[in-house]
Amino acid sequence: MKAVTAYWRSIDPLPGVNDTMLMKSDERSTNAVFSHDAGVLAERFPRSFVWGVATSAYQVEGAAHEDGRGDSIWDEFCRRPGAIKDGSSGERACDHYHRVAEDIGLMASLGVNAYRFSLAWPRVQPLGAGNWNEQGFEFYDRLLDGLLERGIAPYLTLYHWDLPQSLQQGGGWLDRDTVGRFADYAAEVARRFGSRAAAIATHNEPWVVAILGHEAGTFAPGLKSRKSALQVAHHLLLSHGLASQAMRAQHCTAPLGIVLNQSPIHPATDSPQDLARARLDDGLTIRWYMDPLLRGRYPEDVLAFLGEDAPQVAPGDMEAIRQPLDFLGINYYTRNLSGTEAPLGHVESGKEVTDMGWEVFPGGLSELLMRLQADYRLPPLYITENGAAYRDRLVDGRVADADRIRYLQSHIASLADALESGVDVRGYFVWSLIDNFEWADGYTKRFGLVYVDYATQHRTPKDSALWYQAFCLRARAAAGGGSRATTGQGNAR
Ligand code: GCO
Repeated sequence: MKAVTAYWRSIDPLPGVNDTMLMKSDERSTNAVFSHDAGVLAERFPRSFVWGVATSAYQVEGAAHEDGRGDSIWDEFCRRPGAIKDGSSGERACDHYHRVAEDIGLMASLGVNAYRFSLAWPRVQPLGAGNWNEQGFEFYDRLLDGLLERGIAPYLTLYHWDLPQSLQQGGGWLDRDTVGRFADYAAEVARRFGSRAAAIATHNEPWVVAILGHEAGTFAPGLKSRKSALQVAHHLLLSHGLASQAMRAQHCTAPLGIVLNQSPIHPATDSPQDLARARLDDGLTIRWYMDPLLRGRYPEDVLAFLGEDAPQVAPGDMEAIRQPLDFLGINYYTRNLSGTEAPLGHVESGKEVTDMGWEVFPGGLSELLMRLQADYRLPPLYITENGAAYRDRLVDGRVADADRIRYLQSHIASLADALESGVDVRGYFVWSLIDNFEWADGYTKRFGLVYVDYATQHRTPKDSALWYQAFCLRARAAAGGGSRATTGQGNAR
């Protein structure tokens, strides 16, 4: 165990893989954390493949009321009694706002070559309209420069759920005006950061924002209306389109795209009712977003099911949504079983689950990617999130999270299968770099490669961090078998 810690410390910050590191990576393959299989796995990816880690602003930054940041809907939601399992909030989170240099150092030590993070809209535009907050932009300026100095490519997300609260007071995403506000915000970010970002995603998981935020009410802003939720989903998609146009008008050179959460939906049984329900749930979760983005229309079967709950669509909206995508981000955690007995996500398979109760189902990743490839004309793909929560314990300075290592290894193997079948995937990001604020679960779930002691803010790389480090070093040095990913013709532009 001591050797593990020493190994971690001995890795110099990258950029660039050098011979010394490769030697160290070989040493690693002889110990329990990094196996021979992982080395073989690394060689299934092209050298150009992007290996990253991901976080989001509200989950890690803290400093929620410093340097002019405005309130977001999550600050407000966390104040509601009972909304967050442990009564916590992102007020302090991982204090990343003050520890950004240390956290960039962590990433560099990990050997990743990309970092996916989001900008907090209320930090850079406290009211969601009008004045820009220079202090907020300075923080992201430092982050971008710090990453680039270390050879880590910045993958920006504009919206990871933290709408300025003042926009919520005017109706939030239910109000069509918010679409225009978002496009203005996107244009300003593109103007300032467009040449330094490796890519910009407009939204993270519009399904979550719309459905968990406005139908289930378990996420901010905590509303409970299906009709509102579907209108919100439409406005989010429209805002993606208008923001993409606005960023391109700023001559933004960064590739532009969007990030969707997707799980293959399997029928709980073979009954015709469950098969029909699964097809509908597939429509509500996957096709409702993919079809407008890539085909410019909503799926007919879902529109028919929604009836009066279907959103109002103004002339020109569908054309505006269907903007050229330079890339598509997919967040994959598990599959979902669907049936008439229980709501989606609540049917249990009886198989191994993570601490979220999510089934460990690595084969679902390649299945999903191959299905998308068969059904749509796709741009290059990135797995923008994949990872697992486990009940990690810090014992004598070490977190032995063998479950997470197995989870990552099996999912990366599934990804390699998809690549070898010809799917154009360019990168993979572990959710998450560090343990953080897991929304309605507060700090009760740990997804990080790095353990955070919230009382002291001390960071301890878990065994999985060491594993990923060795994996990344090996993958970046590998000759690469799956070179399809670098020659894919999938770009829809
Ligand atoms: C998500 C989010 C993350 C979550 C993660 C685990 O996209 O759902 O991007 O914020 O923390 O998925 O639930």
